[in-house]
Amino acid sequence: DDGYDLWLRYRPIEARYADAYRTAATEVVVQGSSPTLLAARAELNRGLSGLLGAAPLVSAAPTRDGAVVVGTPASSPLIASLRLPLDKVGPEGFIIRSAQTGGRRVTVVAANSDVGALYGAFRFLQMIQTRQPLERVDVVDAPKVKIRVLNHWDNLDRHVERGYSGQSIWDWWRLPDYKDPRYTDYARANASLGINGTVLNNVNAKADSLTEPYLRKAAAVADVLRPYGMKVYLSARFSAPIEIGGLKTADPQDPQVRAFWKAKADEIYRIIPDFGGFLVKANSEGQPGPGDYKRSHAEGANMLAEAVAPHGGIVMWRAFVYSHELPEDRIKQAYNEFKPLDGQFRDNVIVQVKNGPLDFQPREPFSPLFGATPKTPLMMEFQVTKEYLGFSTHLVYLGAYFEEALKADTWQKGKGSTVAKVVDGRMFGHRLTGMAGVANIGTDRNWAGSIFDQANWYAYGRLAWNPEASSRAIAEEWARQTFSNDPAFVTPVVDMMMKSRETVVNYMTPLGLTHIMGTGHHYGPAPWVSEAGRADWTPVYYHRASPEGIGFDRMKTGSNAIAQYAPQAGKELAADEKNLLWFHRVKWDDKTQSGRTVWDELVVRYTQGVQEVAQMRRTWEGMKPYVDADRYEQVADYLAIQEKEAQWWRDACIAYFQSFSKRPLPAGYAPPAHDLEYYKSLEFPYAPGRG
Ligand code: BDP
Repeated sequence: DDGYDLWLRYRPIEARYADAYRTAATEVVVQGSSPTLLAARAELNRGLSGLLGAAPLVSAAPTRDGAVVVGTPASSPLIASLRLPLDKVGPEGFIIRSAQTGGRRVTVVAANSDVGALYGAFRFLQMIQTRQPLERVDVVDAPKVKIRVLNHWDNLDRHVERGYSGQSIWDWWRLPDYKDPRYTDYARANASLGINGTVLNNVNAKADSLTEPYLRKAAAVADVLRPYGMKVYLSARFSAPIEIGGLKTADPQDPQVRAFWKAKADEIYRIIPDFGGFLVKANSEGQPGPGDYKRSHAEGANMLAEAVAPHGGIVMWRAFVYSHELPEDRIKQAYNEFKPLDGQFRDNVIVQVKNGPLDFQPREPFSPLFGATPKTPLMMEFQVTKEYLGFSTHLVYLGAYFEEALKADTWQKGKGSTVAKVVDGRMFGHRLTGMAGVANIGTDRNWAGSIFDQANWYAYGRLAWNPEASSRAIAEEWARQTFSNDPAFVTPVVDMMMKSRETVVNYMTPLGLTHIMGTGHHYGPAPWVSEAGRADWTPVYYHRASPEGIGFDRMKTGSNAIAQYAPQAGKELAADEKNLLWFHRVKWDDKTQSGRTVWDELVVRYTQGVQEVAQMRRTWEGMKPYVDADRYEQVADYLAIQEKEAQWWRDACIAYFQSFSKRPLPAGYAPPAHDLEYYKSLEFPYAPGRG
């Protein structure tokens, strides 16, 4: 089994349960014939055939007990007659309910829209895949967030920036004439989670994506995704008016520039009538932007927003910015630039903010922008591809990471002002809401680079649907569908997934350390790097280790980044030892909560990280009876890589920090296998996924 089927495996269910499910799903009745409803019917067919061992009957109306009736009040007179409380589920939600009709027991999958019905069909199959009873079903569910998009950092030459699972699935060369069947499977997988959009090209964008030939290619992708409720978006290069418009400037106040974007938007909507809108990375890491013309981010965003507004499009404008000049503290910049712009954005602009103020590190406190812009909707940007968490060979379940960020309390409107409430719009009553996940998808047969990385795509999608969902429940859902429903498998594997995030923090960046990975490729440890083009790209800028101590003072005595948070949130963040070296500069002999010194505690945590990976390997060995050989072996081999690399991280970091602390390791802790020079000498010029 190569993992291609993801969590939509639909393998035959155990004989002891099969009869009950066969009685509950005898017949598929999809009333309506739109492409979306046909997709729902096809999925139910495929799913029930696989799960129950034989294709279900397909009928126009229920002819027996156990019929599964799918549709909307508009498409199905039967569903209309049931008068379900569909007003509760909005345009994309659904109701799955056991009902009686014409003297027959049926299960109804109803929604206000065809896409809602498709989502419901997927949920119905998920219920069988996770062995939930179908006798008395009453599920009422709807997404809490409007824009649920993947961001592909895919280049037109198919190289994926920070991609660790092969090339881009978008075969721009063969599009639009050849539509790889994989696009349909991609759409199915996303629809099964409720992901309703995708940005096809890298935020480090080329203007070529906006030329007619590439728009035609994007339109072909849009055609495949449309029945599954997914819209296509594009990253827009801010200087496109110069590069493909023949203009001398991209100044947002220039009438010709504005006319260019207006005409471009009109053209796009002629080619892709339901185009979602633009994603923009501006004035960040060398990308062009309004700042090049001394205009604000709001002026830049509003120009594009005006162009797409007549067509119902939106602009997702990224807050991941930092200026050319070296600031006193890089992490303060997004807030400093965007907070003053609150209230200046058009209402079809949403500002896209990374979870933390730096850059997707293994652990960061939440970005202080969340909750700080009452007049500007913010969308969450998570990174699903594991650029800073061991690429695709380390098993790290990001659900736990995402949940930590979403549950964080901003205190901006008193206790309980969580990031999730900012994201779902409740905090300030915003209607435009969103969440983006930087995709980990590529041409690997298993899509994500490893089987367990599929769980990260899954968790992202489920949390975009409901930012308050439990990451443990999501992990369990995923594990049951992907591997086995046997509790002897589910419990230990879910436990392992849930711990895996803290484990990677332990062996990479314990106690609030950050950004100490290899320069450029971001593979492996390199805390010693002090030259990298600019100071805030170097690890030494962040950890500041010296013979006296370690850590970045972001309190009042230092950069005062802490003041960007609401006072109570700042207090809590600064007191949390998980963020110790993020917010504080400490002496090597200062005491931590365990009673150990900072130095000893670092060694203990690094060592613990390695031990935990060893434990993960043992757990997985015990799972052999529940998993097919192919997937078992790949996970086992990757865990061996992870253990080796965790040891490398530990040893290299301890060797390096010891050159400042000058203290011995605590008793019983083995010294690094090699000296510091050895670790410094390791180079990986061809690590995958570079920018
Ligand atoms: C950084 C990545 C870089 C991306 C950038 C971004 O290293 O490749 O272009 O984020 O989010 O983490 O724009």
